[in-house]
Amino acid sequence: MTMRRSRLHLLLALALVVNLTGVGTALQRTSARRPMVVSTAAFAPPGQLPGPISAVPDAGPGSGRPESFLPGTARGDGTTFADYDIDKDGTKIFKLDAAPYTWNVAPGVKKQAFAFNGTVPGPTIRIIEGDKVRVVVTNRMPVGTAVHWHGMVLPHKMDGVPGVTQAPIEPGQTMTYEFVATASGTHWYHSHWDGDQVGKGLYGSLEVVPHTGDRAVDRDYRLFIGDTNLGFVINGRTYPGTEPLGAKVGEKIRIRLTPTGELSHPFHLHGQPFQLVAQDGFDLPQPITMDTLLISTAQTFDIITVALAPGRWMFHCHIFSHMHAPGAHAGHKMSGLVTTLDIEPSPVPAAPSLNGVPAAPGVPAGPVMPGPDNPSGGDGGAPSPPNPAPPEAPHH
Ligand SMILES: [Cu+2]
Repeated sequence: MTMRRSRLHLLLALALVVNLTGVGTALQRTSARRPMVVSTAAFAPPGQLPGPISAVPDAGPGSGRPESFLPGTARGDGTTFADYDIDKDGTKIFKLDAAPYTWNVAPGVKKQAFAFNGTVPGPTIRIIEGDKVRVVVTNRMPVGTAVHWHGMVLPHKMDGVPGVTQAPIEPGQTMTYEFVATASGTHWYHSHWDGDQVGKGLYGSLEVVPHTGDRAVDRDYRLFIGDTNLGFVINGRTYPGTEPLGAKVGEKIRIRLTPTGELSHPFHLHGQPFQLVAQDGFDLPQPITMDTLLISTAQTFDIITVALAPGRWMFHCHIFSHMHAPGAHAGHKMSGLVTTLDIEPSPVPAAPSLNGVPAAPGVPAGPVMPGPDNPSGGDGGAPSPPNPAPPEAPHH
């Protein structure tokens, strides 16, 4: 963690002072919690889809929801962590069941989806560098499939490309993938059958935590961007159905962005700059501070921001046709690639002191401590102290 943050922190401190002198923003959004699963499609045509959103698993025929369904832990961003078993030799065993579903991209807006374990995105496979990993993939769809472990360094026959590295996983069949997690960072897994399967939701996060520990952050979110079969979706949802990202003032927030579709999207965060720290799982030699990041198909990006001031701050694709409802009379109504960073007030400081100069009055200084997403031990990692830069030379 060699982020050079001093100048950023100065900026943040100044911005925070300005914000704190204003009227505190009361968070009033009472967003409906995101139901895990809508209902099964069971190959039904769109005109015969089941009724209202339900969090209750549908065990009906063709549901693709066997007893092995593992809901995992909700992450507050619309994703869940995959559960797993551990074999006698320490191998972590994950199960992914691909099946058709009817999926609500927004309240009352249903789409035909393919999903791993009933969720779009599929469960997040989070492992430690050096782990032996086994993923048992079962195909409960009416067409063949295969799963590619995007960004992994692994044996050729485990690469998941039908017709090149393996025979297709036919409907009803199961295939077991095994590899050792050597490529650390943010990656993803997805169907390598065709774009239709990916577009309908057959993907998920594949995160290999460095054996030295993960970045110390208070929040760790992941956003999968789709722009084909399901429409413009973030984690399978279109605004206002997207899940707001919660945070408190002063917290350090990591967001992993993975565009899965066919377009590029300039993602813009309101209210505070962020730093791009990694791409495709590889740390940048120098973080880049920005407020808009262009992301494109199949890449992964890790950005980190510090929550500056209370309020609902937009985080969205800046291409208007990707973020606004269609129609001449839609006005400012938004739809598509939009979510929000909902920041609550907190006594935790937003910015540490800079070169021994404390932050502005009313902004107590101190390092950002690891939060619940990064407990100490395991993949925790120690909080990184401020990294003061040498004073700038005077200009002449
Ligand atoms: Cu876009």
